[in-house]
Amino acid sequence: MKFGKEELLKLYVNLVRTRAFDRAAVKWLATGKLLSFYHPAEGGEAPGVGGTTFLRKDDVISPHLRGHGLPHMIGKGADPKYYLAEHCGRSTGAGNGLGGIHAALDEWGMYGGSGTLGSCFPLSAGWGLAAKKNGRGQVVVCFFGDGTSNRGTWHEAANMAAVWKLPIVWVCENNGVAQYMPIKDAYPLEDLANMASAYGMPSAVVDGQDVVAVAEAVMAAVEMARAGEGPSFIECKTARFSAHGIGNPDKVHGKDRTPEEIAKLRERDPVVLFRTSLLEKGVLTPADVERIDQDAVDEVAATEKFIDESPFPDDPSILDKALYAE
Ligand SMILES: Cc1ncc(C[n+]2csc(CCOP(=O)(O)OP(=O)(O)O)c2C)c(N)n1
Repeated sequence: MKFGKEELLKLYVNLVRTRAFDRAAVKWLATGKLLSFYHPAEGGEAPGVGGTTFLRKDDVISPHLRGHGLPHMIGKGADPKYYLAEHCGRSTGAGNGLGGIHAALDEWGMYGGSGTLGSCFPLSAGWGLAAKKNGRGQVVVCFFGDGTSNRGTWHEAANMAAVWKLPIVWVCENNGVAQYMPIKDAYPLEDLANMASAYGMPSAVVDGQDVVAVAEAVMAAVEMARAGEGPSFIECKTARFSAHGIGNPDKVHGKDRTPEEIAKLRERDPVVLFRTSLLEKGVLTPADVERIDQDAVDEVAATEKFIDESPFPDDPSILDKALYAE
């Protein structure tokens, strides 16, 4: 897939919106509006945005935990307000305020997940099998972190997907560290993409801070999957600028990450890199940059208002509907 001006702008707008919503989520957690916890996406937004912006609405996505799916749902085109209202426990949320961070947006091919990392692999294999059987050309894109790739479920699902030629693209968001463990202590080779060859899957390693590189690689794999050629693996080398989760220490192997380390990571901020490149190419003007930033600020403000005006669920009978099928 070749990207013209319209596609590049779409990617940029989605990246900026993701950054704005992710920062809002961090703020809302601090003020108690957002419930439970939050794992910021800042620094690692490009795999989720690049890997979803050009998918079909009926394609299935299994978002990575970072940003709790915001980069992925924004890329796919879903309005994040229903998901965020859910995360804030409001009855207008995607799960009537009962699902919290595990909100599903079924209209957008997001069928929910689990707090158990690695459950995304067999679920994606199942969605892939359903897609293959229904013959509508749907593709499943499963996003996961480097730490998550250590689950045994990955190997079971990868093998099944390869043997049955399921239409799945595995997208690893490799930010180099799981909660506190560097990936180099958990996998013997430089690239996790090496795991794909064990199952005969094509793979690519891309700069995960370059949203265009991610989109090109994922869409090439999506086209192959749609054509019946089976699964592929894309590894995006990315970063996280914050601690693992809000309130967690920013440690790797018991040692604090230093301000210098973080500053080095921030030199490759995916939003800044893409903005600079688009300004240089004349795809964006400084006035466009300002307008797109302001639009994102306005959208976040409108979402916050929607959440603030939404009641908490107060009728216990909704639990019956949530638990039992009629
Ligand atoms: C099976 C399981 N083990 C541990 C956890 C706790 N946990 C949540 S996120 C996380 C780190 C995941 O690392 P990675 O997949 O690399 O994603 P990243 O946080 O780096 O984006 C851990 C250990 C969990 N939710 N599920």
